[in-house]
Amino acid sequence: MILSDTICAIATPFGEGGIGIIRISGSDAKKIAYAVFRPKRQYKRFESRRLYYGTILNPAYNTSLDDVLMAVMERPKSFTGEDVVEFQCHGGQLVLQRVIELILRHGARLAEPGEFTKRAFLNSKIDLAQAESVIDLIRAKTDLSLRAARIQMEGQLSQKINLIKEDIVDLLVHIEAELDFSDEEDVTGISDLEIEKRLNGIKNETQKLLSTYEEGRILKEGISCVILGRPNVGKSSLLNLLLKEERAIVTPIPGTTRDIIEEIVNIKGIPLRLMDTAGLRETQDEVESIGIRFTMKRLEASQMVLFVVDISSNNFEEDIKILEKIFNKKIIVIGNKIDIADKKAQDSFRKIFKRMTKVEISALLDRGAEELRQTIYTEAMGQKVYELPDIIISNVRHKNILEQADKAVAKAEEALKDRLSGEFIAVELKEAIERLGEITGAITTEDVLDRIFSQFCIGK
Ligand SMILES: Nc1nc2c(ncn2[C@@H]2O[C@H](COP(=O)(O)OP(=O)(O)OP(=O)(O)O)[C@@H](O)[C@H]2O)c(=O)[nH]1
Ligand SMILES: [Mg+2]
Repeated sequence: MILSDTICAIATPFGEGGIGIIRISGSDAKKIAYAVFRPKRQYKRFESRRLYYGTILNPAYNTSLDDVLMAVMERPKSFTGEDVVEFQCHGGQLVLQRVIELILRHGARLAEPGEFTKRAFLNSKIDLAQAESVIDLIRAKTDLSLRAARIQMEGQLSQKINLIKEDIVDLLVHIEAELDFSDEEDVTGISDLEIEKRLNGIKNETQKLLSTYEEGRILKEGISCVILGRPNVGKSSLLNLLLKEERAIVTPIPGTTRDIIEEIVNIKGIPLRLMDTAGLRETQDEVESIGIRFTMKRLEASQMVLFVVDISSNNFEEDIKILEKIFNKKIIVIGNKIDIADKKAQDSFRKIFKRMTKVEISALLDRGAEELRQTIYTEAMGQKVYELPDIIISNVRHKNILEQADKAVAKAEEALKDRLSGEFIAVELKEAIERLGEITGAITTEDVLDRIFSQFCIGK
């Protein structure tokens, strides 16, 4: 399928850079590119997948706009499956803008977000799950999430889905053959026991994939985590410790932090969105109380709380009052200032927070940081700290589809148990096959495609 119009976009991020890349794709890509490009040397023709050095000419003024490298990737061996031309220009915003305008004047139109990738999908260069992984790859914040995106991009998730689908198709064929030809002698029937066994196998596979979703989502999107506690307990020091830099202001004056400071830290592969906040207390200070309001709002939207207490204070009444107000969050109690806490204080800390997940650290002397990282990881991943499987689903669209397919298979099992006619089983199996096809895009609607590709950046 070749879409008729030719699209172009600046493919590198907005701002200044060493180089900036402009991408053109479509049936007129070569024609347009050759109209604006003048090579430094004469060539009989431009070959596919070679670099050519030259200038971009502005015919209106007969001046050159920029020195560039041009690469032509002829269809079908290109990212989109269409003729693609890329110009590597200097990375100035104005230069790139002028070159794009020139290309537009020659008949291309500006690409919509994700349109290059969408064309790659429509031209069967990649399937839908692979296309979705492009955005995961671009946004990956840690090596682990990068790996998960790469595996999906290589098509391993799609292969897995197709295998499950084939299993269902095979079972369906047997059941339908039985329905159509059950009175003919040479059709070897399939026993109920065999059907049950196969349905079970299929359900195992879908559920195994579904069980990776929670971790997959955390790997991809990260987890948002608020550092909470009374003033002066060492919240900002903790942020700096985990970041390994002096990011937040630390002073002995209670009420130092007012604005929320947000940073992403890599905790063993999990992107942790960490927020340092204003210490919680009754205060007359107007600015500080606004800060406390901000804190409470962020707390609501977060999944995890690092609750910092000062062990050396040996008085945790106020801390517990705050702690009692936190619901539905993963909480880690952090006993800070262990370096100046005496034995008695330490014991009472351990006793009072006995039932909580807790870590003792010294943010000042960089003690306990590794244990804290491990605890955050375990807490985020919900105790399931095994080697993550290679194929992980992290996309809510995939999860919903798998759940629907899983439900259809469960209904087929029920029909079998209730000794209903094979037709009832067949209907559910067809439903499951159709749903699974939506993951790889064997079946799609324009609506679904729009929703997926509109999340991309322009030029991708
Ligand atoms: N001895 C010791 N002092 C610490 C430790 N961590 C922090 N401090 C000191 O405690 C004081 C307060 O630290 P901050 O990190 O600013 O505390 P905070 O909780 O962010 O305070 P507010 O922003 O005012 O709520 C500073 O003087 C730190 O140097 C620690 O582990 N041991
Ligand atoms: Mg602070």
